[in-house]
Amino acid sequence: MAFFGRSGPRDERLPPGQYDTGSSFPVLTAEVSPKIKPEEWSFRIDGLVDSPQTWDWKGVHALGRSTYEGDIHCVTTWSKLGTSFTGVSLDPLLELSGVKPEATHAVCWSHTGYTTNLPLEHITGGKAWLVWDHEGHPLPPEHGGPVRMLVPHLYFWKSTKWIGGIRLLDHDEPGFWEVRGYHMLGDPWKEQRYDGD
Ligand SMILES: Nc1nc2c(c(=O)[nH]1)N[C@H]1C(S)=C(S)[C@@H](COP(=O)(O)O)O[C@H]1N2
Ligand SMILES: [Mo]
Repeated sequence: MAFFGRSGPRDERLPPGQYDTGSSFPVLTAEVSPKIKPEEWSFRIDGLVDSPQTWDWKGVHALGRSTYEGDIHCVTTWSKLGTSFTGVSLDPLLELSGVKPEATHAVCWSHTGYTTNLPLEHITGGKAWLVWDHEGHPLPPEHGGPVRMLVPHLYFWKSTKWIGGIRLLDHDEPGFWEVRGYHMLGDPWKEQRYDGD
């Protein structure tokens, strides 16, 4: 019997109900795209942590560099296969903040005010990044540059553009799209598009 994993043929890499958008990279933004200069950008971790931390552009670059190579899936049904983003894993930033044991969820917020919620175990263990390059070029402003979140195993609305920070909570709290009926988790392989899926 043939077995195809998520790195197999393109068809096998498409979650249910998704199509391959090829080389295009659609822009989906609810707000007006801000123009944030790298030297003006900052990222904060606070809430249920031992010591709230803020990093600037140089600070996050000093924490390491890794590249995600793989697929992304938007709830509007496009998937982009075999793309790449470079940045830093969220793990060292969370470790430096000292996440308290009672923390179970995170709300990611954008400098624009956009928010989205994630269970803590979905942004730890090498599953989430802050990214500033896309396919070897600086992340364009319309795609969330200078720095966005990347949580590629969930639908792309969970990947906050113009990321400003993460607040750790001891409960789940719906973000911008979640209060408008989107799923609290958003696993594309379980087709968790809307509340109740
Ligand atoms: N700040 C912010 N982040 C956001 C959004 C947004 O409107 N504002 N849209 C989300 C949605 S619905 C998707 S599909 C992706 C789109 O990212 P892209 O425009 O780079 O394709 O960003 C997510 N992050
Ligand atoms: Mo989306």
